Amino acid sequence: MIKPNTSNPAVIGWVEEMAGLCQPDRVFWCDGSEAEKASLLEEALTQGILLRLNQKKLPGCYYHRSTADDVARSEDRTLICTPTPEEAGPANNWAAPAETYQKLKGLCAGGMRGRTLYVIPYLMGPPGSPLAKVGLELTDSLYVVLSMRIMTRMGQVAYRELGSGPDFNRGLHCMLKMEARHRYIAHFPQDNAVISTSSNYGGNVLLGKKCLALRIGSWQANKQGWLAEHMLILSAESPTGEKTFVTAAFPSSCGKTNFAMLVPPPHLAAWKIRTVGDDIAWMKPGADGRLYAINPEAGYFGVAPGTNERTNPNAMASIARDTIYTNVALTPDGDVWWEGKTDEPPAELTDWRGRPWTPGGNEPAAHPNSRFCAPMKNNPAGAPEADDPKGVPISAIIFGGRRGTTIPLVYQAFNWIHGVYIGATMSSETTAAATGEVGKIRRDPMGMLPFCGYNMGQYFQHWLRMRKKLTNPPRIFYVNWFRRDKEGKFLWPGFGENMRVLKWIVDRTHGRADAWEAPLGWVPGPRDFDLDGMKDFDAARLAQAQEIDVEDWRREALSHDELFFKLYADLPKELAFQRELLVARL
Ligand code: SAT
Ligand code: MN
Repeated sequence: MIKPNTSNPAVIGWVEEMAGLCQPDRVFWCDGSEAEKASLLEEALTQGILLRLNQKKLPGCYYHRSTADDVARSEDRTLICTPTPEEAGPANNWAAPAETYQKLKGLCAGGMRGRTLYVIPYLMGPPGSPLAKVGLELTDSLYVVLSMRIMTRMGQVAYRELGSGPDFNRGLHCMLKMEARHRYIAHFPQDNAVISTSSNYGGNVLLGKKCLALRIGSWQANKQGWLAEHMLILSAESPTGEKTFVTAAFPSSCGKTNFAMLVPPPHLAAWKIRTVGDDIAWMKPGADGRLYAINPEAGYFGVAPGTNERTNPNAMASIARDTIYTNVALTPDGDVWWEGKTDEPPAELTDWRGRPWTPGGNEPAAHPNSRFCAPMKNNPAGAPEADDPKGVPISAIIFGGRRGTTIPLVYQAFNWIHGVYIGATMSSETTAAATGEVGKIRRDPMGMLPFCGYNMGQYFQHWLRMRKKLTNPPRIFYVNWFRRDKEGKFLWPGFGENMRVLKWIVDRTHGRADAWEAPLGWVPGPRDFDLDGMKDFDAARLAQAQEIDVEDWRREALSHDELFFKLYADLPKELAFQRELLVARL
């Protein structure tokens, strides 16, 4: 064991205990330095874990290919191990803590023989933030080490924030033989601990992200009076220089990264959108009664397919250097490609599985959930506030999902309780970000279905309770970029044009835009919504995108009931009451 680079006794004790269990040949204490990065990269190249990409085109960029069955989050293998099943609730896979520890420690025993155990100290959030948290991840994956360097503030900064105490997340990741039957992502919120086995996929193994920042984070937030949410955070600067901060919760692979990096269309070019975060928000009431948010992460783990100069130029700039790509396709000259990067695919590629690929076949060249992992500081539209320990005051919270029918482009909740209801009944078609069927409608409350670390009914209760701590709460909205017309064409052009929706939302929070009362909430009237300079989109098209079909909504309200039935034991009665009101208004 190389000498530890911290004197924290709790850290040293725990690493010794885990090294005793996993029996690696070597323990490597990461310090986060540039020299360390260079030597670990060399090691990853030598071992074939990473490939070096064309350094002229993509300086500092590397490529990783995963095993074919390990390409997305495994929700059915994700466990919440609270003392009682009621604490985990009916929307989680519960497992008993003692038995699960025993089983997983059994799997990990001797599991790192012949390998190196890397000790990764990391900080989630800006140094000095009251919301920031320290984690320690022990892993035998160099891919994880190099990705955690990008996604978190990794290295000595974490030990400095931790000081001499024991308050850090204990994350153990063992690759083992990567067999699906031994794949577990087990959370022990009461111990602030996670064990992940037999996977090397981001959401399963970058333990600061979904595991600590959302599942364990939400459990702690419930106890401590704050919110850990699956939300982007953006800053919208108006032509007069006024900055409004907005969060938005969409399920995985529904455009959070694109919305967080939005480039306004020419007509609204005087607005500046900047990214505070693209995936996770930790939010706490401030002394002034507003809700303050930080982005706990330091990088973007985004979906590659569909990303291009038109859909997201800021993402393209972010991933032009110092990025790790996973499961995209390769060009003969060491560049990367994915579906939607260019209109025409290159004539020949190596696909994400390493096989020769030419256009015209049925299989995509890049995996639909192929990813980039890029440092936040690469983003030309990065908000300086992302490093502010105080966080940013949130004026609007947007919920939304991917729905081809029924759900209008935008509406505003009547009040906080109604807003919690529209968040709680959020729904979306499933995507490739999780294993399982794609395109099936499922209820995904607040985009947190796979990430809430405790009972969903109590989570709703917690949301309702937060209102009492906020004298100036964010206004709540719902959006759906994905509605289609009868011919199956998207009604709304999306991407940069989403600025028009955002502008209405921002103006509403400042009391500047009008709205009409509709059964679902407040909606923009034709004069409140800026359509100037839009091609192929007019007031009639807007009316179609905003249509509320009463028959469709009767069915929708019935399926809200299905969710509520499942959560019945802990469902706040306020939400059942909101459903009654909705049905009455319809
Ligand atoms: O879970 S990941 O972080 O890999 C991406 C997502 O599903 O949101
Ligand atoms: Mn996500």
